[in-house]
Amino acid sequence: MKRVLITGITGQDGAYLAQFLLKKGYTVFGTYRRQSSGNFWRLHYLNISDKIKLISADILDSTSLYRALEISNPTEIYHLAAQSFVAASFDQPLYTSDVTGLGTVRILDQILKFNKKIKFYQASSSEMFGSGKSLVQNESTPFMPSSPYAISKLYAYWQTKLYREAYGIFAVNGILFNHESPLRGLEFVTRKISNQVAKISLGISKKLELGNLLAKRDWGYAPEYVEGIWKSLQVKNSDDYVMATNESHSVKEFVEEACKIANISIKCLKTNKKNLRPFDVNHLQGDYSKAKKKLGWKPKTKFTDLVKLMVDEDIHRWEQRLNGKYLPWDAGNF
Ligand code: NAP
Ligand code: F7E
Repeated sequence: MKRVLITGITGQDGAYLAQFLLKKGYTVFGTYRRQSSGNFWRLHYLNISDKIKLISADILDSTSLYRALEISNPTEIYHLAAQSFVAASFDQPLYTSDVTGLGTVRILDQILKFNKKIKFYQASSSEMFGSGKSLVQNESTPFMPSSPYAISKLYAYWQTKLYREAYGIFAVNGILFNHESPLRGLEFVTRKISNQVAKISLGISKKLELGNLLAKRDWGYAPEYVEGIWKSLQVKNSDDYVMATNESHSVKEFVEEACKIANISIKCLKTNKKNLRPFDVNHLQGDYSKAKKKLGWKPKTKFTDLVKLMVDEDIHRWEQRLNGKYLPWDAGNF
């Protein structure tokens, strides 16, 4: 049976990827970092927490990463752990560089020492294109990172390429555009909207406060992206792949669609300067034709379906909560 190690298994993608790989018959090991309160709600939500072998490890601690390799002895590593929130990277630029940038080298270096044959996946980001001029971005588009997060991811991207070329490691960069789901963290804009709109529709809250409404993103559905992530390690040669939907929508459009679905007025939408970033990326839209051609991967869920499934799930959760039910879920904890 194939053994796999996922860093960041407690995050959105880690949880969906673990579920996907378990269905494929893999033995799944996942790293989590020690916190004062555990963060396993996504694994509980997917009902897979007892099927995964958890290893305590921090991306800042190389010794713990080597130990994770010894325990799991994997054939594939999916490196998903990161400080992944762009806004926080402006407040914590050094920490973000350390975890999101240097962290990738820490793992690649342990792979060199432990077993060069392990296949490695790096979760790179469309944020690396940042404020570049191209309206649609693919694997050849020049990078123009516009946040400490994007710069850290770009550093990790180049290191991944270097380990591939210099040491012959099977190392893949997935250039992932935004992908969302009901398991998305509450601070990201799509989930912030779906959760708040759900609460407003049930009379628990009155307003939705956001920042830059004009920013446009290419939003896909996370469970489909983890399949692409897996596919990119199953081909003969390691390469880099954009995963996206090739459609771009503004934050305002997301709110309008969400309000329509929940049957509430758009007047709940307010702006607050505290949600603005020192620098923002205005437009991202990804051309995924290489992934389609080489991996047979393509996205299925359309923008309106994505908004609907997120809003519907958050309404359902709040309804259950109002009925006194316990469920594994982040918002209910507040
Ligand atoms: P996420 O929900 O924020 O999950 C991040 C994971 O990293 C969590 O499990 C988190 O653990 C872990 N982590 C953070 N700092 C760590 C540390 N110092 N040591 C060990 N683990 C640490 O992110 P995601 O949306 O699943 O994204 C997965 C990866 O894809 C990330 O690298 C992200 O940057 C990248 N990416 C995501 C998107 C997207 O749209 N989702 C697009 C492009 C790239 P805790 O649970 O303890 O916080
Ligand atoms: O912001 C605007 C905000 O935080 C999207 C991460 O997964 O995808 C994600 O990064 C846009 C930005 O995601 C609010 O200014 C307006 O223009 O949901 P977000 P992100 O920055 O695109 C990339 C591909 C990653 O790699 C990252 O890891 O929405 N926006 N008002 C807001 N954003 C937030 N969070 N909150 C607001 O109130």
